[in-house]
Amino acid sequence: MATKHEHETSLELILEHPKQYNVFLLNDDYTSMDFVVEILMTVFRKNFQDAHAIMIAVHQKGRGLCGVYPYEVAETKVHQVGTLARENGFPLKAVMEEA
Ligand code: TYC
Repeated sequence: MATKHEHETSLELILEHPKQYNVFLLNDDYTSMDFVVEILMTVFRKNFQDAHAIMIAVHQKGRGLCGVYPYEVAETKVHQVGTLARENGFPLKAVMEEA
């Protein structure tokens, strides 16, 4: 039996499978744990428990996955983190890379 993808044109592949991007938060020594949890709940739509677990993982491991999104959504979230961090006097950073 033919696989589904065998009959898809490259345009269909682009439209149906847009590239996905991982967005990671980076640890630093100055951003408060409460602020990171707030960012995870507001920007990345996590509940408190998941936000707290991700924050602790970033704190211990240096970085942590916050979500996987199409390019423009990922880019917007990276910018929101940078803007909110700067407005609140924290150096918190997010980065994205192709999933
Ligand atoms: N390391 C920070 C502290 O001890 C907390 C922190 C966690 C900062 C995650 C950034 O992405 C981060 N206050």
